[in-house]
Amino acid sequence: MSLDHSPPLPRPQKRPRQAPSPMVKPHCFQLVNAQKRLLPFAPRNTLCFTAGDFTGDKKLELLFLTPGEIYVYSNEGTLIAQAKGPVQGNAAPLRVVTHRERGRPHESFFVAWGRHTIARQGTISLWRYTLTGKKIKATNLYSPKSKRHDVQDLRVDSAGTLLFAFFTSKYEVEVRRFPPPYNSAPTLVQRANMISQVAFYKAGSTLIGRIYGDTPGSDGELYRLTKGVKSPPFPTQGGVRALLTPRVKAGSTNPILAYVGDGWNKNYGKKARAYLAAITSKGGKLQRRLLDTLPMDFALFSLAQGDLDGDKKLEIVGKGNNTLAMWRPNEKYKRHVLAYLSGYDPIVLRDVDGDGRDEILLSKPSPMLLSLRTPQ
Ligand SMILES: [Ca+2]
Ligand SMILES: [Ca+2]
Repeated sequence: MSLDHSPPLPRPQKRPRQAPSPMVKPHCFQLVNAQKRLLPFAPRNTLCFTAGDFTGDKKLELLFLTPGEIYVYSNEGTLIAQAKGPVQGNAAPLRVVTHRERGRPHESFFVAWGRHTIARQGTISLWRYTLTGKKIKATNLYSPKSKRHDVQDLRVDSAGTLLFAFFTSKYEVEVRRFPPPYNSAPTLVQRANMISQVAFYKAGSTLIGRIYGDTPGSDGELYRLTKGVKSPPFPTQGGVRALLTPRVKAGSTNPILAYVGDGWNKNYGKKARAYLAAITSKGGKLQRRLLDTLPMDFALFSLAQGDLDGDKKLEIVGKGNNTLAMWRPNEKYKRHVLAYLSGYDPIVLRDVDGDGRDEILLSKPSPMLLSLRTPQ
């Protein structure tokens, strides 16, 4: 017989199973305020798709990158040039940017290769490609040693400087800066855990966005790095997944210093939010202004700026895990949903057909050009 008269402990109750958040479910591809132009000639296994004037004829060509292959097509679908990617390691193209180098009539393209998502092989390397006639000339810029061959970000500024962020181990990400003409070793900008995005910032400094802080699962952050010195954290909410520093016309100022896709949480099924926020400065103090929250998404993964309607003013375009949306600064950032589609690819905007309106270049579900359905 027990002498313990304390009331029996309640039996641990089974926690009721909660349904996953609707934000987690991938959305079927559906156009809303956009129209599409399919590119049936594009390689079926395209992972990266961008455009640029690679031949110097003042028209834009289309560039498709597949695991191990590079294809340049005219806008009408004629194959102009084809080449192999890095021979070693079966690498997959993970990021691509283009830039017209000084004194050249055509754009170069820069590709970060790395681990293939399906084959799970491939090593990180960064290459520069230029076209001479039908020949693609490849130059290896960097092949870092790494224990994890995933790439986080690749950016280029108007001067052609590259910012390259890639994993060196399970959590650590390294950021390197390559000024043109890319013939000297890249400088180390930063090495920190879980850097997700990098961006050029004023006065030669760099913005660094992180998914998590130093402790695994803790809130991420956004800060400015100037000559290796870290600024106090900018005001953000949760982790940072998307980052954009707006283009500013010479001689003018923009009250918005950066657009941020923050709100990340390790519990992305329930707690993470797809926030679009702006960092502004008031009286020398940085402030975060929440502009919108995508209701069908758990994060914004890419932000870009372009003129989709041809009014010479730049719109903000954002890609969440389920939604592609556009916001106009002069409409108080009212959301225009362009399409529903799943995936995490960075947004590419270019005026491919030269009509003064930017198209959105999508590689998934299949390579296509989206344009704004007018009037919007
Ligand atoms: Ca516009
Ligand atoms: Ca266009």
